[in-house]
Amino acid sequence: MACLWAARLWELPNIESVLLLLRSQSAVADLQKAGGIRLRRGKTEILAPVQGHFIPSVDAPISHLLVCTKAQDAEEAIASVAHLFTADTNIVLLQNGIKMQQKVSKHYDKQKVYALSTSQGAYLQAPFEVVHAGFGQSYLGVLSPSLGDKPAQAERLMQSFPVQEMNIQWDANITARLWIKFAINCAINGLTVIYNCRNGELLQHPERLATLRTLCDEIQHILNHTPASPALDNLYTQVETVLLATADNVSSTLQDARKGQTTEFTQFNPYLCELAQNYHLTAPANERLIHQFSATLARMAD
Ligand code: KPL
Repeated sequence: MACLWAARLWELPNIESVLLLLRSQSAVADLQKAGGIRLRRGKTEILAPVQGHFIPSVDAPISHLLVCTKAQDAEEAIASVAHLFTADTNIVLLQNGIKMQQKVSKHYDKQKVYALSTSQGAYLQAPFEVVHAGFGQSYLGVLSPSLGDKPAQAERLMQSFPVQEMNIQWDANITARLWIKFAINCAINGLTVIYNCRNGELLQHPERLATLRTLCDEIQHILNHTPASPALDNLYTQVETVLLATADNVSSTLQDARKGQTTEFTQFNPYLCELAQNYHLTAPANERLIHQFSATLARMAD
């Protein structure tokens, strides 16, 4: 995602500079060797000569920080450059989940914190060679509780983003969108790992379907008792719509699990169980899922 966004931002005529903030010197060297980011979409290919910096060596103030790490790494990544923030810094979070987003928007109350929720699909075919594979929809909106939704500020921020190329719409209630996406990820992502299947295959077997329905009912029940969450009505129908629309996709969690990489799962059902506990609710279906998920990962690692 970082490569896709960096290349798309570099294409904008009004953007002064785009820097990739990298966590190792060797990544900086690899980017230099590649001459920038190669971005392919269909038959079109561009080379965006974006520069990379090793995080500890960055010393200029940051005007816009687009955070592209996994959800569980975002807080540490932001903290590593927080000394470069000013009161005008815009922090834009691109992660799944809702837990980290709530913490960051409260913690960085002197900056402006936004979230971007996107279904744009991309994958790396080599380091710094990205394919923009699925053209989806992106939503951008304010997370900072004190900022409110000011049209002028939205307009200004949208001008710094590749609105057309990434199909971005302003969302006056991005927090509600993140909660709903969180509920959908809680329903889908863990199960695709347990059954080792594409999204659409969750609908094709009676046992999977029954598990999915029970899980959806429990997630909806917990979120309807969580004051920060919007009220959910028939989560299963929304999940079914997403599963049909992304039937051939391998969920992000299953992709990570298959590569032996850390997944974002801790941000989904384990956080939902924390919420259940906070509101004195039981969560047997989610607890079972967490248990089966860990057992499946352990088997995959053997
Ligand atoms: O967001 C997704 C993910 O894979 O993380 C879903 C909605 C499950 C689509 O694949």
